[in-house]
Amino acid sequence: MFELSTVEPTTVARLVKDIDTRGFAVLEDFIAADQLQQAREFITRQVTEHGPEYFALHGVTAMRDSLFEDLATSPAFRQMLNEVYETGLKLTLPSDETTFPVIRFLQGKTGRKESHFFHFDATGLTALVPIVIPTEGKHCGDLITFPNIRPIRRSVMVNVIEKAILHNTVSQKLTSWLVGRGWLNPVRIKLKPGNVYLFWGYRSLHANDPCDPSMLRATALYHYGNPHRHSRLAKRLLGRNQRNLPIADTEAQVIPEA
Ligand SMILES: O=C(O)CCC(=O)C(=O)O
Ligand SMILES: [Fe+2]
Repeated sequence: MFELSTVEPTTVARLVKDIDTRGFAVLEDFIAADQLQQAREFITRQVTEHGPEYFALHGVTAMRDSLFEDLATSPAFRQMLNEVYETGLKLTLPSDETTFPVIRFLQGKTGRKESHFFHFDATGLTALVPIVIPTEGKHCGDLITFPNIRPIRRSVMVNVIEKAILHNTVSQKLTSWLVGRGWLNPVRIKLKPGNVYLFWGYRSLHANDPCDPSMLRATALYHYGNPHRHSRLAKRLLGRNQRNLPIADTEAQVIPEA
């Protein structure tokens, strides 16, 4: 079982400040070595089952008896996310708000296609838990982010329009090309397994850098708190809009809004 003590208010304040100023916060060595080892064994079993191309697991039932389930159901982890969300975004959430976990397995040729997919998450706060990260080669699957480039929109319509503009193929290719040429200057986060990274997923345009197709990059994402959860309009419009996105991103973003 995942053991985590309640976070101190000073830790919450530090995390919020780091996300606001640097674009992300790090909980160093949050996952103990033996838990990381077990999580990697789970990842290896999944790869054996699913094969060598890109796939993703969605929701806690796909992650039974693993660190990923333990994290998703840990009251202390949820409390930490809740306090960071409510303090940093100055919004409240229902007391039973849960996280929606996704594990992405980036590998093979299709792994490349799922990279540089710049997007805003539907949820306010995102916790990224890297488990297997390549260490060799020019591209090691860093997280690339343009942090905090928009506020939480009051208007669902503005949110929908921004997503429609930025999530289409032309914008995707353009952003990826500009990043590749070094003409845009995003924040690059070198991911270290064992650490947990927090950022405002809704406010930051972000994607992962690709890695060598022969290597595996496995990351777990905990999406937390949808600012537009009451909006039927968001559900309808974003539901439709997001079905046009690649499967992994579609589900990662649609389900928290359901
Ligand atoms: O795998 C990653 O590093 C990021 C994925 C992501 O942003 C998402 O699934 O929402
Ligand atoms: Fe995301």
